[in-house]
Amino acid sequence: MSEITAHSDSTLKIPKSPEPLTHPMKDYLRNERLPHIWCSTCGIGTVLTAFISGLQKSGLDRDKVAVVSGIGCSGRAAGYLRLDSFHSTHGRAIPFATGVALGNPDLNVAVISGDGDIAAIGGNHFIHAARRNMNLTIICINNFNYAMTGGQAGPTTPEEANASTTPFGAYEYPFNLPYLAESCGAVYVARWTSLHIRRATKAIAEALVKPGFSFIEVISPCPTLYARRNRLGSGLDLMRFYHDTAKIQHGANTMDIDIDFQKEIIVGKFVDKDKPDFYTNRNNFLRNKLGDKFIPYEGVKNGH
Ligand SMILES: Cc1ncc(C[n+]2csc(CCOP(=O)(O)OP(=O)(O)O)c2C)c(N)n1
Ligand code: SF4
Repeated sequence: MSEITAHSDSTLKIPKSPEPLTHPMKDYLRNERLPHIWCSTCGIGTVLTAFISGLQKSGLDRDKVAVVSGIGCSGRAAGYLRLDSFHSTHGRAIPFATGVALGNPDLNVAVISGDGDIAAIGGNHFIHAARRNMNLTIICINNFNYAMTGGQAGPTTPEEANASTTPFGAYEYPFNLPYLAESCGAVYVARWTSLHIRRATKAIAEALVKPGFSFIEVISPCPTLYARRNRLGSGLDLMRFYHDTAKIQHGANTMDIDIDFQKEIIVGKFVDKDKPDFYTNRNNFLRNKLGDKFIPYEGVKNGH
């Protein structure tokens, strides 16, 4: 094998690969759409990596997977994936995904979107999809602000945090998203940060194959807006902060895991229970009522 030298005055020898180097995830990315729009040290790309790894780990046939995003920096995720992926409108990722899941129950449908998209403008869709136990995996990238539109305060901005609309600090009470998801009916609920990439990957793999409504919150750095306004440093500094302050507590009561500004973040798998998903529940109910007259809808098969 031949070698190349890193610097002419260096003794460091780097083995030259016999094959041209390629990105290990290139088959899952729409390379023609790159470079992506995300800022340096933003956490969204890390979550996308966790999603691709989680999908590979789940063993699912990628032709049986659809991914939907709304609008926002996080909402760009679906568009970079070489899967059946849809960049829908702001706050409408969950109803769009619900339609896809209802139309073809054979599909595993995931939503990757921001906290504003999922919990503010899309909040009503979120709670009702959880209530119905719709067969969806929701990955909410929580960067504590509406990043794409300039860093306004949103439904998860911690009290005291600065945002472009709260120059003296946020004063609204933020959502505790895992608690919201669980109390509305989610069967799988976890929270990780973009530092916990292997754990987030495992959670995504588990959630994708879990029937019913799964919710994973991933806390993620927005260095350009949230971190800059709050003088928190770069994305790397935030990763260090997650390292120092995140505490893993599997099975923690979701009521107790609010996030306060720059305080401890409780992460882990909080809920993993079994309950009939929307289709199973509906089919069982109607079969019971109608007996032989009930013909279950089997979704789009062979293009019909
Ligand atoms: C109906 C509608 N209202 C408002 C907007 C403007 N808008 C675009 S992205 C966005 C916020 C996105 O925030 P979030 O979902 O948290 O994602 P992030 O950019 O932080 O990743 C808003 C308000 C829009 N595109 N459509
Ligand atoms: S503005 Fe924030 S969330 Fe959006 S790409 Fe940049 S760092 Fe990421």
